[in-house]
Amino acid sequence: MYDQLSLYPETNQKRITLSLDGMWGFRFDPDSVGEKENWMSGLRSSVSLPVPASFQDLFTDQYSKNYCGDFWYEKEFTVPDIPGRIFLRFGSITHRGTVYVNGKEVTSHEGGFLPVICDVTDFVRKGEENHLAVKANNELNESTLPCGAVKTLMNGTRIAAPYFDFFNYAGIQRSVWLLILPEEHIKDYSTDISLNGEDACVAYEVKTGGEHEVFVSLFDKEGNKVAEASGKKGTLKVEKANLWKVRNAYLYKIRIQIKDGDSLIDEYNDRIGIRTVAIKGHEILINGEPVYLKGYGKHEDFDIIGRGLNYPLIKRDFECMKWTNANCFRTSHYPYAEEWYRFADEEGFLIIDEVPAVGMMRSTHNFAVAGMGQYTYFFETPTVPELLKNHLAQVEEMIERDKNHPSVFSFSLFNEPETTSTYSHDYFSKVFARARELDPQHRPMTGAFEKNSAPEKCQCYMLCDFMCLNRYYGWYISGGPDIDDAILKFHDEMRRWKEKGLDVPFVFTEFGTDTLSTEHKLPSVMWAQEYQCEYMERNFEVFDTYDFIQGELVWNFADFQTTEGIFRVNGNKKGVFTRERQPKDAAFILKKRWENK
Ligand code: GCB
Repeated sequence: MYDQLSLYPETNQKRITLSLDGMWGFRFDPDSVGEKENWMSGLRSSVSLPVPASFQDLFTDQYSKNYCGDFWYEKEFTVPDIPGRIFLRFGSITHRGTVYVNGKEVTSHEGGFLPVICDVTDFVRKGEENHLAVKANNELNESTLPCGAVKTLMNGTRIAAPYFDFFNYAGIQRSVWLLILPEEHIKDYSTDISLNGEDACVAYEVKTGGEHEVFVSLFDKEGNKVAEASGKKGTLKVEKANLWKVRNAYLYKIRIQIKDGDSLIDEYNDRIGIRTVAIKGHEILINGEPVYLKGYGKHEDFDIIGRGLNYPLIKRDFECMKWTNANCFRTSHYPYAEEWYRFADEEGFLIIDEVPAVGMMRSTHNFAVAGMGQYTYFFETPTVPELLKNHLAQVEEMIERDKNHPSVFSFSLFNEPETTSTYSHDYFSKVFARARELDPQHRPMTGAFEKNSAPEKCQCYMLCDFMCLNRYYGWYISGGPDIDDAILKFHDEMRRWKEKGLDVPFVFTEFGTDTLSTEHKLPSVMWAQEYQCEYMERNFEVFDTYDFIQGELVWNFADFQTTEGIFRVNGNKKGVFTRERQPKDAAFILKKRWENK
C-alpha cells in the first residue's frame, strides 16, 4: 500500500504535474541479465516505443507479441529547479515493475492495474537531466492477480498461459507523470455522504504530511461556494443539494487547502457527486430510488494499443453505451485507468469496480469447463498465502484509488473463482472483511459467479450484498437448436435461487454469444448476428420473470483480443459492438429495450 498518495494528478498554484508520456526506450530481457549488466543506468541498445500502450501489438513478429519475461523501459527527464518534493506516478505497470532513477532502485510494485507512486526527491538532480528506468515483467502464476502460468515451448521460448479469457497485454499502459508538490502536502482525502431531506452532509477526512490547518470548501457548478469547514476531519453541510443521479450527473468541486495563517501551503481540487447507495430487499437504491442496471461488462482493449490509455476510445465507448441507453458497466476484470471513472462521474454511469481476481480456477478454459460441474480446486494449494496477500493489497489499492468516485457504487472482489469448497469460503471471507473495513462509503460488495457456483453448492454467495451471476444458457449450455432447453434450465436455476429466499438483488454480469459481424443466416445459427439477437430476447424473457433480477450487463461491450485457440476467432466475439466500435444487430435490440426499462 502506498503512503496515501493516490490522488489523481492536478496542476494548480501549488502543484505541478508534468507528463512523461511519449516515446521511451524499450528492450526485452529474456535472460534477466538487465540488473547484472546495469541496464538501470542505461539500456544501451533499445528501440523506441510509445507510452502509454501495451507493447504486444506494436511489433510485427510473433516473438515480440507473445514475449513473456522481463522487459525494460527508459526515459530521460529534466526536473525544474524549483522547491518541492518530486514524485513519479505511473497509472500502472503491468504486471509488476521496479523503478530506478539515476541507476538507483526507488520502488517495486506488484499488480498491473493500479498506480505505482514513488517519492524520488532524494534520487533526482534538480535543474538537470535524469535517467528513469523501469524493469517490468508480465509473467503469471497462481499467486499473481490475475492468475495463470508460464509455459515453455520445446525450443525454450516462454509464453503466458492465462487462466482467463483476455490477452495478456502488458507494458506501461497508462500515463506517467512527474509531480512537484509542496513539502507539506495533501496526501489523500475521503468522503462519506448522507442525505437529510433536501440537504446533504459530506463527512470528509483529509490526510496531510504536516500539522498546519486544513480548510475544505465545496463549490457548485456555477462556482458559488455552498459549504465550508476546517480541520482534517469535518462535515460539509449542503442545503438543497443537487444530487448526482444516474445518467444525470451533477458534480461539485471540492477544494482542500493547507494554510499557515493567510499563506497557502498546498491545494487540491477534485469533483465529487452527492449521492447515496443502498441495497434494500431486492432493490439497488441510488439516492433512495431503485435503479435497474443496464449495460455491459467491458475490457480496456483496442487494436494496436492493446490495453493502452486512449482518450478518443473512452469517448467513443461512452457515446456507444449512451446510444444504447445503458447506465452501468463493470470494469471486468481489473481496475481500469482512472480516466474511465472520471468520465463516468461526468456522464452519470454506475460502475462495478473489479479487482483483478480472475483465473482462480485451475483451468485455461474457464468459460468451457466451469459450467460442467467439474471441481476445479484452487484454494487449498501452497500458493494461497501469497495469493491472498496480493489480493488484499490490490483490494486496498483499488479502494484507496477509487473511493471518492460517485460512479463507483460497488466493488467486485472476484470474477468466477472456484467457490464450492470451504477453502474458498475462508479465503473470500478475509477479502470481503478487509474491503468492508476500507471503504469509507460502505458500498455494497460483490463478486461475479460462474455456473458451477450453483445455489446448492456455492459457499461464497452469502458474502455478497447483491448477487452477480455470469450465465451462458443458450451459448455454452444448450446453444443453437437446443435453446428451448437452455431457457428451461435457466428457469430451473433461477427457481432454485429463489427458493433460497435470499432477498437480495440479482444482477447478470455476463450473458452473451460469440457473433461474427460478417455472418447472417435465417433461420439463425450460432455465430450469426440473428442468433445473438434471438439469444438476447430469450434471456430477457427469463430476466423479466423474477422481480429480484435487478440488472443485465451483457458480455461484452465490444469484441476483444484473447489468447489464441479453437474457441476463439482472432479474439472473443461476444461484443455488441465490433472491436472498431460499430454496432452489431443486437445493439439495436438493447437500445430499444433499455429505452423503456
Ligand atoms: C466468462 C468470463 C469472461 C469470458 C466469458 C466468455 O465467464 O468471465 O472473462 O470472456 O466468460 O466469453 O467465455
